[in-house]
Amino acid sequence: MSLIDDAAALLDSAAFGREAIEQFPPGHFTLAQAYDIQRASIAHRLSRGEVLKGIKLGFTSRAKMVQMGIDSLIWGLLTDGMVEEDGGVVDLGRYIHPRVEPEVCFLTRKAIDGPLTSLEAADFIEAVAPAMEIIDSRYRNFRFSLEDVVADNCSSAGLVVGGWSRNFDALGNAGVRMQFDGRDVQVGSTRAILGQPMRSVVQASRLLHGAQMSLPAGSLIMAGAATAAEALRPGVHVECRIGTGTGSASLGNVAFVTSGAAA
Ligand code: OOG
Ligand code: MG
Repeated sequence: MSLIDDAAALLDSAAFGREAIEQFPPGHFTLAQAYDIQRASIAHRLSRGEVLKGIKLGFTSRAKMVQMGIDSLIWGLLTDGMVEEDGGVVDLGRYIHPRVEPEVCFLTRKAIDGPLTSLEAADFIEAVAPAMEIIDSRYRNFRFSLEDVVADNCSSAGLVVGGWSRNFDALGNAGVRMQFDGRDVQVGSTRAILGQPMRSVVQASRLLHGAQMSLPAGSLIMAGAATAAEALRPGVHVECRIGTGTGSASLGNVAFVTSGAAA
């Protein structure tokens, strides 16, 4: 028990104190224990008054697997304390060495309390939005093993969600364009996310079921990044546009400006 609690306390204070820690020695804990550490570190956040908002998936695209050298799907928990405002200012002083990546976010319409098929998934979704995740590994040099990153709540740190729509038709193969100060830094397609981001909802339902957890209506599901992540620096206008056309073929855009400096 103290292995779990110690690792969770270490990771939580790294996040809270904005100071990277060493990776754990290989074999220090199993993957199952890593998820226990993740839950215990989230408990620290909840005890400070944060509230659960949903879940995120990681490594749902090949671009991310290749960038980080890990090829297993992982998942973590999102809290209200991680939510940054669409169109707002993101203070990089809250982070260690933040990166940003383009994603799609789902809002659930009813509780997910069992495994769903792809045919069922859309019925559980109220709306979809373009989103960006701000990841911030608590490990030095943003390097980690599969167990390390799971224990660290899959690098979850911030998320920015754009306007909701029910343009589910646009989801399967929409263009994804992330820009810094109007210049493309990552370009891809929503198809990179498990071939169709709605599959992230299916995967989320299975993972929740395996963990004997359910997700209430009104929760967020971050589907995972469509492209590799980009390091953030202060004073940049970051924008992500998803959709190749207009109207029902577009999910819209999401943006923020960075300020301050990473600690
Ligand atoms: C781990 C989190 C991966 C995604 O969208 O694939 C992830 C990391 O890259 O630090 O959030
Ligand atoms: Mg992500």
